[in-house]
Amino acid sequence: MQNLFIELNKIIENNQKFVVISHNKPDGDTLGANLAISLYLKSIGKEVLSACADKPSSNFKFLPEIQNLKQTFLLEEHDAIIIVDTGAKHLVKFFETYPELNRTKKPLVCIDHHQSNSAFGTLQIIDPNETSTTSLLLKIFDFLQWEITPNIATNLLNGIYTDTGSFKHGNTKAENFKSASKLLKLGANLQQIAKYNFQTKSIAGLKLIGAALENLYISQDQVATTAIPEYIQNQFPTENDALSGLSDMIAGIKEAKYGVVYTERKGQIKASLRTNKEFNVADIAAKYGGGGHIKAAGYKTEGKLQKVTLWQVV
Ligand SMILES: [Mn+2]
Repeated sequence: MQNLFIELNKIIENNQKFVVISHNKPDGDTLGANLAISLYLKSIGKEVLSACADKPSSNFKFLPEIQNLKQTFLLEEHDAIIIVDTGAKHLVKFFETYPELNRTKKPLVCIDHHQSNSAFGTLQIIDPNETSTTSLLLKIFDFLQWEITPNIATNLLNGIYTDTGSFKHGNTKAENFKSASKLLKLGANLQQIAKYNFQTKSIAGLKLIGAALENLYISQDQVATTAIPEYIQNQFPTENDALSGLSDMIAGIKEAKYGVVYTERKGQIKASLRTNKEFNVADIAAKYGGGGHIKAAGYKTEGKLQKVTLWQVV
C-alpha cells in the first residue's frame, strides 16, 4: 500500500491542475474525501476543481470547502484526475457525460474502500479493509506527512462518522476511534458532524417517513416491509437523502428478522434491505440480482408498487 502512496505523491508533484471527483448521489464519505484532498492540494499551491455529478444534500453545507463543489468541469483544463469512494465507473456519471474521460492519457487515480471495486484508473489505491475512504486517506496523510488543518480534519472525520453510521454499524473498528480522537485533537468539528448527519430532517422528509410508517407491515415470517409509491413521494418533495435511516428504523423492530423498504421511481423499484439481527440480507438481495453487505443490501427491479389488502374471517 505504501508504495502506492508514494506513487500518488509523485503524480501530485508532477502535475499542477487537478479535478477531484465524487460518486453521484454523494454521501458523507465521498464528499469528505474529495474536500479533504482538495483542501490539501490547494494548501500546497495546486489548482483544484472538486466535482460531483449530483448536487449534495443541503445537510452537507457545513463541510468546509463544499461551496466550491461543481457539477461540471472541462477535462482539457486539468492535468490529472482523482476519483474517490467510487467502486465502479458508472457511479461517477461523468464517464457517460464526458466520454473523453474513458480515453484520457492523463493520470487517473482511484482511492476507494469498496470490496466490489472494478479497478479502473492508472493508479488504484483500494483497501476493502478500510471502513471509509477518508480512513484510508488519513493513512495517506500520515504516511506522506501532509498537514491536516482543522477543515481537513472535519472532512476526514465526516467520512468515518457517516460510513460507520455514527460508530454504530458492524463495520466500526477500534482504529476508527483512534482516528476520531486524533482528528478531534486536530480541530475536527464533531458537533456539526453529529448535528447535520442523521439528525437534521425537513418537515416534508419527516412526513414522507410518516407516510412510509403508515404502510408498515410485518409478515408471519417476520419480515417488516414498507413501500413508498411515487405518488406519495410527489406529495412530499424532498432531497435524495430524506429517507436515509428509514430502513435502519424498520430493521430495529424487535419482532423483525429484517426490514425491506421499497421505493418506486419511473417504473423502477428499489428495495433496501437491513437487519440488526444475525441474518444475511446480502444473500437475499443477491437472489434478486442485487448485492451489498451482510447487514445492509439492496436490489433494483422494473415494476410498480401496488398495495394488497388481505381480509380474513376469524
Ligand atoms: Mn465510503
